[in-house]
Amino acid sequence: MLRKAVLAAIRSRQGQWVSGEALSQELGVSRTSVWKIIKSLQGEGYVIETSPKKGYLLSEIPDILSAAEVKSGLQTELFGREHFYYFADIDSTNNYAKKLAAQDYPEGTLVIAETQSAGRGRRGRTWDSKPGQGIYMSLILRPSLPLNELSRITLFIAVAIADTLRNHLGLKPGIKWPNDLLIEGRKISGILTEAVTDMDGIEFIITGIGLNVNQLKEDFPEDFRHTATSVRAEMGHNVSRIPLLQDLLLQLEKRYQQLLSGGFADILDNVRELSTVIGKDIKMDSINGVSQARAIDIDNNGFLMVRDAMGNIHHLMSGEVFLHNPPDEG
Ligand code: BT5
Repeated sequence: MLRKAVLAAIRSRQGQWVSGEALSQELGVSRTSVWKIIKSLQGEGYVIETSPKKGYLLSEIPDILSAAEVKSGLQTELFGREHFYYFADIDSTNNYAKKLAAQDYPEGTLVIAETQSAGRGRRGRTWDSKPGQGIYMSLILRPSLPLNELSRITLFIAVAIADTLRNHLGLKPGIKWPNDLLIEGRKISGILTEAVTDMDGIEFIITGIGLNVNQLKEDFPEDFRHTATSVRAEMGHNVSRIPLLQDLLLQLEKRYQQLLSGGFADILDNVRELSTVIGKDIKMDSINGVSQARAIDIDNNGFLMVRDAMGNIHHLMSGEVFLHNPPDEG
């Protein structure tokens, strides 16, 4: 609590000197306690100048996604507001969020980490989570939704990420059903939606987002280096993750409200517009094996509609889509 108070006090005077005496009086603690907290903030990356005469001057705030930094300026009503769990290091934010949800943590609870040692993709795959370079987060959602509409969740999330990348950064992402955001065929973000169900349907949903921000191309492992990209790789410079995350949380909340208030049709229109899959010949990998088909639409539940070689239409709830023209090496 004292850390929070010291940080707030120096933040409110960023770029100005404030004496240790003034801080100790304002916060009702000893100068030594203030000094200890300043030391630990410096250790976290806050650039704080110190002078025996003038005291302390905060000159630079690090680009860390801690609650203190993200909440200051966050415009959401629910997402990441009250329950915000930040980790320097964690196995997987989805795992932690699932534990919290099982303990009845409410909708909007956010788990975020600077790095993940076991970041997960779908079907046991891994999500590369380099420290401090991406956004790795999970949200708890508790919508009253029938199980067959679960795919709507991943799609509203995809549209919200696309909104953020477009409005905040001017990038033009496409959505590759069911859970990828691509820029010119390269993956910039992936979504992992997991639901826990009971007799009545969905008990809670954990939706995890991995977004590549400040990675260089060389930072990605070789096996998917040419199919991955990041904001930095696209824009040619680093971007601050804090305002990006604040905007992402806001867009996620707006789209979630739209979904809950019966607006999935509009979300679906956005998905169709941004889809990199509809109209393409694809190889689909489903429980029935790999087969060739033409993607024709996404239905009202968020399922991919495909026409097989025999002309039969299938509605796929999940699966893997391989586009015939992957991006060029480079
Ligand atoms: C996904 O899986 O795309 C879902 C990724 C979700 C990650 C988030 S991070 C926060 C939260 N906590 C977690 O533990 N997970 C979520 P999938 O469609 O299965 O894609 C995985 C594949 O994408 C891998 O097999 C790689 O080929 C590729 N990949 C892995 N890391 C990547 C990265 N950082 N950027 C681009 N591609 C990546």
